[in-house]
Amino acid sequence: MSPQPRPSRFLGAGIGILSVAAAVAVGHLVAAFTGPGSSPFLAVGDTVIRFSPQFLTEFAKTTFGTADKPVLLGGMAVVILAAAVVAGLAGRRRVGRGVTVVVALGLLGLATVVTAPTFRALDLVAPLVSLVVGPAVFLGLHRLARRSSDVEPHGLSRRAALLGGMAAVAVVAVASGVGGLPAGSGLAESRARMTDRLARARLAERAPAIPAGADFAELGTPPFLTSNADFYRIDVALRVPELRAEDWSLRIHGMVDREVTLTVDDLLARPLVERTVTMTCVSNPIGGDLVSTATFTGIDLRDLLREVGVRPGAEQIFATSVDGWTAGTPTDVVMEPARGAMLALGMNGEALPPEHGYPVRMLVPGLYGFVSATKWLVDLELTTFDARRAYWLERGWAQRAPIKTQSRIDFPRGFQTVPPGRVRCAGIAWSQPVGVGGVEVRMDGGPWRPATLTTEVSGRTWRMWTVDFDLAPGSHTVQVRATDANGAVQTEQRTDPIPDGASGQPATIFTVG
Ligand SMILES: Nc1nc2c(c(=O)[nH]1)N[C@H]1C(S)=C(S)[C@@H](COP(=O)(O)O)O[C@H]1N2
Ligand SMILES: [Mo]
Repeated sequence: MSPQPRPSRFLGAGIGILSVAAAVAVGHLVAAFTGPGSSPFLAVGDTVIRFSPQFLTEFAKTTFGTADKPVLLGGMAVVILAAAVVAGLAGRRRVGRGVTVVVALGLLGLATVVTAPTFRALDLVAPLVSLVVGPAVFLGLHRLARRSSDVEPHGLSRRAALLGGMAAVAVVAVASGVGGLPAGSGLAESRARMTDRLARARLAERAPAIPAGADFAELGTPPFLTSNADFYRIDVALRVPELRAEDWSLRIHGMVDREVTLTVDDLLARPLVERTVTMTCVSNPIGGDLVSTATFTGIDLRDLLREVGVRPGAEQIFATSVDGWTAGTPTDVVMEPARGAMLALGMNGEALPPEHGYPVRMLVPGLYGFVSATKWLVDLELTTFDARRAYWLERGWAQRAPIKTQSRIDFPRGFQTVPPGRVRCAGIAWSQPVGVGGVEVRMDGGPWRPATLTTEVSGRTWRMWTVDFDLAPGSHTVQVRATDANGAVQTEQRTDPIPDGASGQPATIFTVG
C-alpha cells in the first residue's frame, strides 16, 4: 500500500475554498427558487445586521452610506474565505478536521436561516443543500488529490482528473452564485400592472400642482420633486424584499373593533388620495441629504382605521414589514384630521419602486421614517407602548420622533471658492406638517436677513430659499435658520441625530476670490 501523502498547502487551501464556495453558491441558487430569505449567505449578513451594536450600524451608515451593504457582504466573503482556507489546511493531514470546519460553516448558515424573523419550513432546503454540498465536495476533491499523487503510470491522467474536478466545482460555484442573483420573481410584471392600475384609477384627492418657481434648482437647490432614482434610501434590508402585489395582504389587528385582512384590490377599491410629502431620516446630519420629496398615491390611513375601529388605549400602531422590521407610530398623530397619514402604493406616477417598499408602505407627514414609514408593510397591530418595542427603539432611538424644523445651505458649498461681487446663497428648509414660515440668513455673524422663499406647495413639503450678499474677497461664513409657520425658530442648540434627530443651525465656510 502506498503511503498517504498529504496534498500541498496550496492544493489543500484550494480544496477548502472550492468546497465552501460551492456550498455557499449552490445554497444561494436554491434560495432563488425557494425564497430569497433562505440564502445562507444573505441570512448570515442579515443576522450580522440584526445583532450589530448601535455604534457599528451608525459607523457603517456614516462611513459607507448606501454602499454599507456591499461592504458588509464583501467583508463576509473575506471572513468566509479565510475560514475556508483554515478548513483546507486543517484537512491536509486529517480530512475529518477539514470536514468539521466546513460543516460548522454550514451549520452557521442553517442557524441564521432558521432564526430569521421571516423563516418558513421551505427555507430549510437551501441551507441543508449547502450543508451537504460543502463536505461532499471537500471529501471528493481530497479523494482525487490522494489518487493523483499515487506514483503510478496513470499519474498524469489522475492529476488531470483532479484538475478537472476542481475546475468543474469552480464553474458550478460561479454559475450558481451568478444564477442565484436575480430570482425570477415576477416583480417587474407585478409593478407594471400596478403602475397601470394607478394611472387609470380615479383620484378622490389630488396633490397640489407644483408651480413653476417651486425650487431654486438653477441656484443649486435640489428640484422640488425628487425623482425615484434620486430619492434617499434607508433600510436594514440586505436584499430588497420581493413581494408581488398579487401575493400581498395586510392584517390589521390588536386593539380594534373588527380585525381585517386587506388585499391590494381592497385598497384600490377605496378612495385614492395623492399627497406630496417631504420625507426625512432621523439620521440626517445638519446639512445632510437624507431628505427627499415625492408625490405619493394611496389611501388615507385615518379613514381606514376609523372603519376598523381603534379601541381607547391603543397608543401605537405597531407596523411590521415582510422582512420583520418594525416601527411604532403614535396613534394620536395618525388620527389627526389634517395629518395626511397614508398607505402608499404609488410614487411619482408609478408603482412604488421595490427599494421604497413595493407594494405598500406607510407614510406619516412630519414624523421621521423610523417611527412611521414602514416599507413592504404586511401587519398593523394597534397596541400600547409597553406591549411592543420597535426595531430602532430597542437600539436607543426615541419612541416619539416628530421631524425637527431644519434648513440646509446648498450654495455655496463648504470650502468652495466663488467669484467676488454678488453671492447668491440658496438652500432648502422644512418644517412638516405646519410648513416653513420664513428663513433668515446671516453672513460672518452679522444681522439676520430674511431670505426670499419659493411659493409654499404644502406644509408637508420643503421650501427653497435664496438671499444675495455683496462680499469682499476673503473667507466668509454663512449661517441659516428657519422659522415654522407658527413663528417657532429653528434652535441653535446642537444635538446629535440619536435619539430623536439632529438640531442646530447649519453654517458654511467658503472663500470669495
Ligand atoms: N421595512 C423597512 N421599512 C423602513 C425601514 C427599514 O429599515 N425597513 N427604514 C425606515 C427609515 S429609518 C426611513 S428614514 C425610511 C426611508 O424610506 P426610503 O428608503 O423610501 O427613503 O424608511 C423606513 N421604513
Ligand atoms: Mo431613518
